[in-house]
Amino acid sequence: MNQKKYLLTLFARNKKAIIIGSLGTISKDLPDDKRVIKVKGAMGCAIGVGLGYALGTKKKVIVVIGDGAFLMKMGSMATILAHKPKNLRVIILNNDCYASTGGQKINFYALRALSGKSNHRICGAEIKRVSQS
Ligand SMILES: Cc1ncc(C[n+]2csc(CCOP(=O)(O)OP(=O)(O)O)c2C)c(N)n1
Ligand SMILES: [Mg+2]
Repeated sequence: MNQKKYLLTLFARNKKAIIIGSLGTISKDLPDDKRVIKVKGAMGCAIGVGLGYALGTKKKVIVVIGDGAFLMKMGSMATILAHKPKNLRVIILNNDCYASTGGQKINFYALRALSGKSNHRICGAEIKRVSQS
């Protein structure tokens, strides 16, 4: 699915949620809005920011992170699994590359292979396949 279309639909369907967006294409594709927080620059830190928000609010919190940024800070998922906040979702947008910096290939596919036949979840995070075009 087209990433921008997916993000706009996610935003529209979760009217009360706080959306934490990762850097690069995701920050560009998300709308500017008071319930959208864009974690620009700090690659992978959207996961930790989302955990902090989820622990401090009763609102639903949705982290949207690229596969490259997820790989950089996937250790944060251990902290999330330790706290298990029920109001937190982490969604990985999987395009198998660093689209924001020129499309360099990454090895997320090797991690995705561990998630079994369904290919939908890894370490408690949801995986959504996207394309930029
Ligand atoms: C520590 C660090 N290394 C490198 C960068 C440069 N950088 C910015 S965005 C990006 C790629 C992000 O890839 P991904 O999370 O998969 O998102 P996509 O661009 O594919 O949407 C990189 C390498 C950075 N911001 N911080
Ligand atoms: Mg990517």
